[in-house]
Amino acid sequence: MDGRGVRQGFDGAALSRSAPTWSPRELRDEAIAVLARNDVGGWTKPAPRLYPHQWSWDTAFIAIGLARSDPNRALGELEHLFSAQWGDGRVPHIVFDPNARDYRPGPDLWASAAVSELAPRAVATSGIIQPPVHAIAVWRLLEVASSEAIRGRVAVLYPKLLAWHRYLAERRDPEGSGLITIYHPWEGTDNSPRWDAALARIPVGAIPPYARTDVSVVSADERPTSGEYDRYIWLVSLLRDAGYDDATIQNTHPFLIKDVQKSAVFSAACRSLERIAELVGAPREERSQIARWGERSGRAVQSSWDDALGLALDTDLRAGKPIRVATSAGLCTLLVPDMDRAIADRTEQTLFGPDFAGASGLAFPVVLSTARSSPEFRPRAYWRGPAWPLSNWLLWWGMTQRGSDASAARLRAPNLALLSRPEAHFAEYFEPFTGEPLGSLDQSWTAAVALDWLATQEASD
Ligand code: 2M8
Repeated sequence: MDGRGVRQGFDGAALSRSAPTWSPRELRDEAIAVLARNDVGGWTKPAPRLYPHQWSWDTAFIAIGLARSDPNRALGELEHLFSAQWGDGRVPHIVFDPNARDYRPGPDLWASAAVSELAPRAVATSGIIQPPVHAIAVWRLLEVASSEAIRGRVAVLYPKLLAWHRYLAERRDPEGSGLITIYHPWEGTDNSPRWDAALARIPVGAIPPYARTDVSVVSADERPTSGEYDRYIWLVSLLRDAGYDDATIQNTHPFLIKDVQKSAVFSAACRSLERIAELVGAPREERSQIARWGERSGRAVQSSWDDALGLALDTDLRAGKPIRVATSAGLCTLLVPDMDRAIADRTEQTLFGPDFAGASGLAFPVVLSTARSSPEFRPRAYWRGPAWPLSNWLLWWGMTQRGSDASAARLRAPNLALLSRPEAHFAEYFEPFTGEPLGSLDQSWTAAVALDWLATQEASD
């Protein structure tokens, strides 16, 4: 154990003693250093020990951060990820590093190439997906660090991004509803209470014994329970038995959820992809197709709005009803281009209200992953309460896109304050009442979003 990425102890009282904080310059240097240490050679692992492979949406955030310090490497991250794209356009949630052998469960669990002809042969991957932040990352890179060389490489990446979006629009939404269907909690926000009822209904069949690396790296009370993990493994075994074939899965799988957050990200990513398509001179019909996908998803997210909760809701396809659980995913209306103004304004009220960034007793007024008043709220447990910087970044970014600059700045400031304490160590997530770093330390996407926030703050000063 090298100690990197693992907590050595936390002095909560330090918060009340006006502990020293890093200057923006120091925070930037430290964030760049985290990304350099997690660099595996052409791509960056999400965390030093907990996550030694390449993860899909982590890569997009890492690219957003690196755009500020090393644009060539930023694009290289995405190029590496997309080199493992499947034949049907899907971008796998994990691309396994053959040199990182001690991560469990590993590539054998997925057996992707053995069960699907669409899986890449040269590299082992998982068979599921994560939110499509990639086009957003590419457009951000072009916005902040465009050059002829970068634009040339983006033109090569563009058809792959298009195939990815086509996969999402057609295979993950065969009904054409605008809402993307997910098959596994790992496709969204892991142990979020959004999935509890759907998971509880699923009887777990025989699963072979499996090992977990995560609970040997991070305290078990900050990670999914073994009951949750058994279900994750069971669902993977069902997906694997279905050969990761979307049509088969949609007929047989017990866990089918229309994920409103992923759909909102998709809608936003389509706007970015439209701009990329224009830049690379893609045909008009292609650009209109991308726009139609984005608008359809935007409308569907808007229709998922629940006025009583002030949030958008997922739909459980097997139960045939919306999932009335209040989490930060429901704030995703802020990401959707051209969202109804009243709904977006109302979402901002929810975001800054007593269930999220305005909860009483918070160390820093940042967005909680699960609503404070939700019966499922647990402040140390992974996606069930702690504050996640990347989720805060997405919401902040959404507010900047809708021109809500004062609200965006109001969310960025406490996030930067949280991360500027040296004891924060760019953690994966934070206990919201003490600011204690939880999960992995030196998490790449935390460092990455800090870089982007710092750069935008500097530009606005
Ligand atoms: C977490 O997911 C992995 C499984 O994919 C895990 O729990 O072990 C999630 O936070 C996921 O969203 C993230 O992409 C991944 C790597 O940071 O870790």
